[in-house]
Amino acid sequence: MKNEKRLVMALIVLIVMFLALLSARGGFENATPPQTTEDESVLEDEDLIVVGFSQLGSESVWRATHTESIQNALSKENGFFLQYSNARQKQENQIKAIRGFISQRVDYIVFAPFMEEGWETVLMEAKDAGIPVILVDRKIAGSEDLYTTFIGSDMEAEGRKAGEWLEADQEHIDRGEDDPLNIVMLTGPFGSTSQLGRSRGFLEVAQRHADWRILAQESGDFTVVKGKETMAKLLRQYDDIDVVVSQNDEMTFGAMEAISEAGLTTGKYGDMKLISFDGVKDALELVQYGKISCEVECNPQQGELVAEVIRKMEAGEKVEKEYFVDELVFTQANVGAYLKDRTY
Ligand code: GYE
Repeated sequence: MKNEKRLVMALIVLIVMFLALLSARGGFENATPPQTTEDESVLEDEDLIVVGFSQLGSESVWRATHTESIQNALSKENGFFLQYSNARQKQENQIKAIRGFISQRVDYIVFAPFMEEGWETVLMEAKDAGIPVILVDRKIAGSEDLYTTFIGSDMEAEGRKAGEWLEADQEHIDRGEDDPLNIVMLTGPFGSTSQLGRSRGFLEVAQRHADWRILAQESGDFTVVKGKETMAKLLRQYDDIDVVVSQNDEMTFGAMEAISEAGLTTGKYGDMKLISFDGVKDALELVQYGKISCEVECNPQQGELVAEVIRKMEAGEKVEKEYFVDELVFTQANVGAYLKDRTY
């Protein structure tokens, strides 16, 4: 009898211990292992560098490549948490996006300004909030105190390269002895760094040549449609265009459609020569075929440099005020060597 009692007591003790253990783990339904992965990822997220990226739009292959480059470099695997916003060519959208980043208290703002003017107020707000601003691709007018650093292209140098190529090539352009060299310029949106810089650089070279005549400078908004429309209009206006300087590849593709619809051709033995900017794969192929005579490269692969500069800032190191990416000039003579590696 005594033994039985002991056994029952032992059993009761065991059952009570078992229940106590269960309740300590949160009951039957939570008897599965606790969700450590979620807790860990919250911890990891806290370690990530939070970056708000305001892109100006998605008008070109160049732009898509630029966006991708920054998204790839500022990935979670690389230690970043990226908030991406596309302004669709509207400055007010960019201002809204930046204000959003400020109210979220991001660690850094990376931003490709659509235009140079009009950022003082919002960038003062970022400064007051103590958030460093990194400009990419294009610059802003006004005080350099409004941003920490710029990463992108030297647009003026690009414009000069276009002018210098024409300087070297002009003797091959067929024209009457006293005829001027007639040039039309398809530009990016007026007031953007790419338009301002490329125009300034090219016109600086043009000024050295009394016989170069700039017939028109018209914006084709960096798009195929507007490039075509603008070129068609210029072809109706002027019947002796020797050179088209088109400030991006999309406008060049559009212009080529307009030129061929007008029954005209481009290239060495064509009616006019084309100088284009960016150097996307489709354009480099046209350089190889001889349809585009000169491509001034604009390098959209800026993400790695952005990540590197942010890491420096995180380490408390001093950074430069501007970083320029490397860029080349392509003609039929050298393009073959680069075409196979072009991914965009
Ligand atoms: O050339 C064009 C893009 O700002 C460099 O913008 C950039 C320009 C680029 O839409 O294709």
